[in-house]
Amino acid sequence: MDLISLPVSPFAARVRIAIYAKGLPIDLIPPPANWRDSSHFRDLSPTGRIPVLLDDRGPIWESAVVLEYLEERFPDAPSLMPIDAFDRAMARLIVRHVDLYLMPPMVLLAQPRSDAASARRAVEELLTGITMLDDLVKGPRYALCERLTIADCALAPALFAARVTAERLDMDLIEPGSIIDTYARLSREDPSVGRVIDEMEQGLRHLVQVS
Ligand SMILES: N[C@@H](CCC(=O)N[C@@H](CS)C(=O)NCC(=O)O)C(=O)O
Repeated sequence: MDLISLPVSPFAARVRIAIYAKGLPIDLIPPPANWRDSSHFRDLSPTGRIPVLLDDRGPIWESAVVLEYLEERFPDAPSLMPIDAFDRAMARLIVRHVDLYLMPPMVLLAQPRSDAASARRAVEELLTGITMLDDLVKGPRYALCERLTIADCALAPALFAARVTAERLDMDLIEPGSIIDTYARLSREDPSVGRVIDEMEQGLRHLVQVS
């Protein structure tokens, strides 16, 4: 089984955290050259996006779906779902929150051609999305309980991306000293989260060097 992944993609990063934490026999491979225009890549990823899990039975895309698939496909590996039903709902809620309220404004802000009004709206949306996390995240090191869950897989890379966005915009997006600020720092102490955030940092440095 392979995962088509790129180091800096927060969506691919969440799946890599799960792969490392579960110790799964999944190889990480880059997308083909010119993947954005590659019809071969489109056959594997109809949305043209990364990550894609290449399962023996066919490709699976959408990182949130892949996270849950790995949970069910490898039942003997350490689980990344809380045991309690309410906490399971909270874990899925945090993944959805990241996908609906954090990543879209960050994607817009990463586009060089976004106009000033759209960028202002995206910053407001992102600030609201981050502030709402105060009521969802227990912290300090893990989002929901005393161990890694799919919530951390999604949230820690997204908060890393938020820090990068904040540095680029030269503004605070995460209130210093807040629950989320503490979580963003301490979540890296988990070995799988720390490893993936390091990969994201290295990937970013590489992108800066080649650009
Ligand atoms: N909802 C998708 C989003 C995936 C996504 O947007 N990935 C980005 C990379 S971070 C991508 O492939 N963008 C297309 C591009 O850069 O052309 C998922 O969760 O897998």
